[in-house]
Amino acid sequence: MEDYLNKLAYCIEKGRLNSQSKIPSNMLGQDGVEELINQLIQLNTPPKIIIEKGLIKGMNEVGNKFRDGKIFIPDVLLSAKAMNYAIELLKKEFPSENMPIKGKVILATVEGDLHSIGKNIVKVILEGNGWKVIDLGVDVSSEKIIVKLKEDEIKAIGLSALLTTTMLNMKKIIIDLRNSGFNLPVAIGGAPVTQKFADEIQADFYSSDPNEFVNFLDKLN
Ligand code: B12
Repeated sequence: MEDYLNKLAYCIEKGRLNSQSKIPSNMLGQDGVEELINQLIQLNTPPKIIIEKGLIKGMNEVGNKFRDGKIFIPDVLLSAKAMNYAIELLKKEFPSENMPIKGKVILATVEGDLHSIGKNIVKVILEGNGWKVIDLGVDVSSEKIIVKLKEDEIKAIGLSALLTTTMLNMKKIIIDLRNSGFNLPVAIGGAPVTQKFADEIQADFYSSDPNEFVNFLDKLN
């Protein structure tokens, strides 16, 4: 299993979707994300392990190489594509169908920020645990969230940010929500976010682990 997870991390890093993929050229015909995920599922590997030890491990490697100037934006985009492909494949492993809905949660990446992968992972885990997710996408303003709150019954909001500049927009969203009379819980997350920051901006919850977010939401019911 360890071997498949390492190969999966490598395919995420290289953006290799499946055995038909043309990239990287030295891996022609070899397994890609799709085959490796199927093999891991057949070995009864829990989706949580596939996400943490395969997908996120690969993406962390991408992050390190990007930071060190060893790879560039086009490479990162290929990895991001492979990551979202993997998340789609894993969706069916979470028993969300026929499960009673516990409530609705808005998820959004904040204004100015285009990073979607972390939010998409949170979404799959929430849905797999019975929460219906209203995914507002990336680059989301407080106005857009408020429009949705007015038309639907929402139990909580989860905000994601990956840039030290855009995480400041989380504070703006919380202030705008409170000023508009919405006092529902707001959770925040994303690589640069910390508990200290969450306390500063009076967010109701922070965790780097989406499963902890599920525990928090379950306590609301
Ligand atoms: C992929 C990526 C991109 C892709 C995004 C593609 C996509 N569709 O998402 C692209 C190429 C578009 C991109 C663009 C940019 N990026 Co970028 N990117 C990354 C990279 C390599 C990986 C991010 C990622 O997906 N991580 C994996 C996910 C799973 O992790 P995560 O989001 O943290 O989510 C986990 C937890 O945090 C948590 N979580 C996340 N959200 C939430 C929400 C809640 C409520 C909860 C409870 C939990 C939770 O759950 C997740 C699962 O465990 C990081 C490097 C890194 N180390 O993070 C740089 C990084 C974030 N990017 C960076 C930069 C600078 C940029 C650009 C400015 C580059 C440029 N010069 O144009 C642009 C900005 C564009 C914009 N306006 O947003 C910097 C940020 C530096 C900083 N301190 O602000 C980083 C850190 C790279 C670096 N070392 O320099 N990027």
